[in-house]
Amino acid sequence: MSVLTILSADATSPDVISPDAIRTLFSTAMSEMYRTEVPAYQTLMELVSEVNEAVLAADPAERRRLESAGGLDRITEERHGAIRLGTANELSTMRRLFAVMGMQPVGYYDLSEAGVPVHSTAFRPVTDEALGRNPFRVFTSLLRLDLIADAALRREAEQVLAARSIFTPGCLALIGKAEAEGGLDEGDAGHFVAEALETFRWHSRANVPLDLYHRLHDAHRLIADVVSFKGPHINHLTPRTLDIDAVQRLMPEKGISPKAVVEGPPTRRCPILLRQTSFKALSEPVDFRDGDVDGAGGGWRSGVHTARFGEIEQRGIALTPKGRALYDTLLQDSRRLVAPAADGSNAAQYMAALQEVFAPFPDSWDDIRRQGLGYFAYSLTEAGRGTPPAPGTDLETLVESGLVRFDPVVYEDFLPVSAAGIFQSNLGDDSQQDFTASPNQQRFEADLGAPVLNPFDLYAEVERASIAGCGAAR
Ligand code: OOG
Ligand code: NI
Repeated sequence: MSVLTILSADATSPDVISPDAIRTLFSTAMSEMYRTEVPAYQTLMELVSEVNEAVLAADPAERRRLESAGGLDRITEERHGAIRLGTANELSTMRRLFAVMGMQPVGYYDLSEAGVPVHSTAFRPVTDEALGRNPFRVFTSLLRLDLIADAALRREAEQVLAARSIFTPGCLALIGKAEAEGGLDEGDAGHFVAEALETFRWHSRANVPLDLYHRLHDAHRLIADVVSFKGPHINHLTPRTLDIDAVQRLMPEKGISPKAVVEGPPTRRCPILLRQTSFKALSEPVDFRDGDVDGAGGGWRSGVHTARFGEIEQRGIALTPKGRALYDTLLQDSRRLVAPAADGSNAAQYMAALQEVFAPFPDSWDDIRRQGLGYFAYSLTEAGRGTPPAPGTDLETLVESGLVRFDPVVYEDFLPVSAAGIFQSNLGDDSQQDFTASPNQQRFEADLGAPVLNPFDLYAEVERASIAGCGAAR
């Protein structure tokens, strides 16, 4: 049985509601919470929605296309968020929590190479229908204390992490119930979302004394962010924009400070993969324990912590391994030519280099398709539906004769170099630190308690099923 069949297996109890519906309740609740907690994020959302409106007003064809794809009213909704976890146990429980909402771990991202001591996956819906209903996903990183050189500090951090529990008892009970009964009914789903939300909430009181915070911070700002708090506060949410260059340009006018450059591929006619940018994380007041870790000593001391920001994304076509290899090479070449400085001083040169170096990447859907660089979904045209092709007819013949059309499959995952850029821009401009690249997917999967799904397999399956649906053969 394929992964997709397992995931779409029928729910066992008649009252059980769809995991997609629980995910929608959850992403809506997260959005409300984050807008209230981070006012600059509310401003970003307003800007994104103005820009999206302007794009749609100027491009009626795009409006019609989006309308027919459904969900025009939800264009600006959040597409992803991110959290950072401290222990294997937190990661495996998080996997079970997200499973209640139909989100599976897809992909493995090693960020050690980019100077960030974490490795990550994305919990996301995996079927076309589920993505269509609600595409919300969570980029989830696990701290790698094994990359910290100072053994004493590492032990201290481990002790603090071992003593915290980031899930409410109610949340754990409902995860167990969902697993035992094949899902949750509507009432339980509401409770589950309310309980789960507690895990992602911001805590303005730290879990550690100020001096330990400073020592963790000196080892790496990210370690302080993970270890010092009661839970893995959501550190950003990311709505979808129809024109990322416009939002990047307009952010300063709204009083928010964008990161230096847009991550990912350059602006193109045929968008590929994922483009992202963010506003820089804000310094927020935090109270630290005055005494030791156990709170002995009583009082609180005020300090600040920088963690939370807002991001935007624009998605293009999912690339095949061949297309992805070409993307990786061109990206590396661009960055060799101009390495983007964190302070933005060479942003224009970097964007120009990117544009130039990417020129060899074909920029028409048909070229991308013919060269096997991207995944496409094939469907019968009106003519094709009128005269259904004989089963097994050659796909190319059907495309040429206008009986079958092709549309790009949207990339639903993340990009390690881009993710590192988002992390870095939010860790401060001077915090570049080197670790030796040490991907360890096996360790990550052992901690997760399950293998991660391979994103290429998922896209290839969408393409294969669409070809079969046309009665065509390749
Ligand atoms: C995650 C950064 C990565 C993205 O969109 O690539 C990310 C983090 O800062 O925790 O969210
Ligand atoms: Ni993100």
